[in-house]
Amino acid sequence: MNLYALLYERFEGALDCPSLAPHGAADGTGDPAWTYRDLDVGSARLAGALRRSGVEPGDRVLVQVPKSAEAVALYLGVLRCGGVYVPLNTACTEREVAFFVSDASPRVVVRGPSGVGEPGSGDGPRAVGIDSLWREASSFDPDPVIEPRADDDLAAICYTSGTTGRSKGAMITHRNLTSNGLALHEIWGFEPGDVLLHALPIFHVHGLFVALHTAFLNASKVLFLPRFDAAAVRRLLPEATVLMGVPTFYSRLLAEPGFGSADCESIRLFVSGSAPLTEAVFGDFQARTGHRILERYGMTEAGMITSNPLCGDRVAGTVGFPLPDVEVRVAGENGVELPAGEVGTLEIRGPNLFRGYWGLPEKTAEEMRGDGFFVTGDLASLDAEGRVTLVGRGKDLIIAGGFNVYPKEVEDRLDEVAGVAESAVIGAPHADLGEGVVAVLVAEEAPVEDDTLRAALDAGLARYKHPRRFYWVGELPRNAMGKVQKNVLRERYRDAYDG
Ligand code: MLC
Ligand code: AMP
Repeated sequence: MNLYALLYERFEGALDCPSLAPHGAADGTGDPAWTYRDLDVGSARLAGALRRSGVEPGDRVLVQVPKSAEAVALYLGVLRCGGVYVPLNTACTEREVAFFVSDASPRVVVRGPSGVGEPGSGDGPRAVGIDSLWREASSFDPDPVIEPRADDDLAAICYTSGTTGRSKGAMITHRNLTSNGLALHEIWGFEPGDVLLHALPIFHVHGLFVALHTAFLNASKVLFLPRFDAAAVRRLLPEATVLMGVPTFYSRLLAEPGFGSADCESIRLFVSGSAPLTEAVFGDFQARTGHRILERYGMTEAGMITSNPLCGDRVAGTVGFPLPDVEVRVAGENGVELPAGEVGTLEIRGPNLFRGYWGLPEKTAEEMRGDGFFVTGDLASLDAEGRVTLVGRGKDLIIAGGFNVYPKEVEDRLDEVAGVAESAVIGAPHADLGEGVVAVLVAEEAPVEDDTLRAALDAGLARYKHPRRFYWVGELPRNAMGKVQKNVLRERYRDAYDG
């Protein structure tokens, strides 16, 4: 079934009720809410515009646009015409976008409010801004057709950077999204009257799939902020019942003077994920508000995997139990399953698991076991009841404020800078973002100025990936095999941000 058809079935009885209610980030005041009918009609008009642009089922539509209700309608419009939605972080640079365009070979590229670049010529993609696409779509009748889709047909390709420094497109099917959305809607106890406060970006699985699908399956009103702003979120909390965020949302709310239980009276559920929630933030939040944040764990390749229970013990420092129909096991290097209590790599299988990396069958095969389990690269242990605790990452990955930064990608850019002989990029504890990016560099002759490094990085690397601390050393510590000992560097520079 086309995911859109399922969503429509679930909100059809609420077409005149509010869907997305846009709010300003700075003051939290809102524009008139869209109804579910507006969302349905808007997405039908955009589906028509995409079809007229030549989009056929299976064609990719690459999207890098600011957060807005129209952008959500565009996502739904792509689903309706059977296209494959390819969302990009708005912080991506031209160089990064050029790679995604060449890799995904989209039929249409929607960028920025008013479009970037010239309309494609010949066989190239059509390039258009979301404002002009919206205007163009609005001058035609809505196209009501919802393209039938098979379970394994692609709904989206979400890029995730890789440990090799090359981004990989995770192919996500209609079944993946449908099964995950329904499971979360069920286990998080969505009920009539729930209102979701949405302050996440909509180019990653958390804000796009987890938050929006659960809300739409529930025909809920969504208070839609363009970005996270602690004061605006606080102002809107009394109108909401559910908030989903990365741990930084919760630590920033706690930093608001006087924030406490009076702010949270209408809320029934605070969800955290995408990065580890510290026991300190979990504990402070409970002490100040009486709420135990529900932590869950997921990844681009599998949507949501485990969750702490809605009813029952939410244990700080653990990510709870596998979702219905999701299997997890902890395995050693060789893929042999380990007993409860032992730490190994978490492997998973289920209807949430992606179809593989776009155009990279070998890479996909490397991360799959013969019996269909996917190797997550996260280190974990299971307790006797099956509760999962994440204890670290086997993959070289930094998570800053919920955004993933792959060191190899940053090192590759640093190594291109004139005067840099080699570099090692690590994460260091960061009070606000969880981890901050640190670069340790070896000069060819003399250290390069920080400003020169920043300017060079600006050309090719989204700014959230930039190291904000640079250290120059005579040589990098290496083991007998010649591999850089990042654990030694992590220890040496652990106070880089919070010293
Ligand atoms: C912004 N900046 C960051 C950053 N966000 N730097 C490192 N890490 C981040 N996460 C930088 C900008 O480049 C800019 O620097 C400066 O900080 C201010 O930018 P801003 O836009 O004003 O930042 P702010 O509003 O403070 O954003 C912080 C944040 C945001 C935490 C609110 O990053 C955010 O919404 N994160 C959520 C990420 C998310 O949705 N993850 C889900 C992934 S899905 P300069 O120098 O340019 O001025 C996934 C699977 C799963 O992981 O399980 O969910
Ligand atoms: P992404 O590739 O952006 O989808 O990020 C997925 C990664 O985020 C996972 O492999 C984990 O390492 C991490 N992650 C997600 N949720 C949590 C969580 N609750 N606690 C710790 N790490 C998490």
